[in-house]
Amino acid sequence: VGLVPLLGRTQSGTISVPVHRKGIVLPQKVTLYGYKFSVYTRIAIMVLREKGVSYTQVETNPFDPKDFGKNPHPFNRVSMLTHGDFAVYETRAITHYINTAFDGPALCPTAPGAIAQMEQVISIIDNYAYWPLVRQVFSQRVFSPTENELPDEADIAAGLISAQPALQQLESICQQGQVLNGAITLADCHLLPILAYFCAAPEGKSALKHFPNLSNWHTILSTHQRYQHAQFDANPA
Ligand SMILES: N[C@@H](CCC(=O)N[C@@H](CS)C(=O)NCC(=O)O)C(=O)O
Repeated sequence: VGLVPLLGRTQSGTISVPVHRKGIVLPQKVTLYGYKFSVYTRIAIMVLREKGVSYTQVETNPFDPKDFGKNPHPFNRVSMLTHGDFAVYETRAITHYINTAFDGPALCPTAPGAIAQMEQVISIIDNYAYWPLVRQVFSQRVFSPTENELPDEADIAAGLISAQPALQQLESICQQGQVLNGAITLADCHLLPILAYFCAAPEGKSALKHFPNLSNWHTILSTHQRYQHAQFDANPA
């Protein structure tokens, strides 16, 4: 007998992973510890939404000393996900966990080249794109003024230069078409919030135009109603 008939369903219809305790199948609560402005939190949310998983979000600001005691992340970053008594941090681990633990559309391709390129996109973002695109260009141009701080123009200029190799490599992967091709994978979920923040800065938006395939991918997803939650919002709920 398969497990499917035994699975618990939450009110929203999301199927929860079953836990067998003395023969009883229990749905397990999903909690995302995140920060409303964090791109990494938005990545996890995009995957939760794609899979149709019901979750509760606990707000914790890793930049605010007042929140330090509240953040369960051992390195005081966001995000962390708990599912029942299982906890996982590091966004790529969280997104793979959600994709594997829950029903819903498969967000990992099956062809070897596509799997490799999905992982490559995620690594490029984490290691070479997040800092220049988000922490230098976006944070300085868009976020600092919301905190009544002057943007550091030198940091923005440096970020735009450092962003180039990462954008070039993402463009090349996009052009090859094995991922970022309309079939949503974990690569799309990792990339969309990052480019959304980068493009919230006028310089970022202009810089992206030099990468036609990536730019086209971004235009299609960022203008789609389904993905508006990934866009930067200066006044999130
Ligand atoms: N490697 C971590 C990176 C997460 C990360 O850097 N998150 C940012 C917010 S977008 C953060 O918590 N920053 C706090 C800090 O830099 O002190 C992951 O993949 O989850």
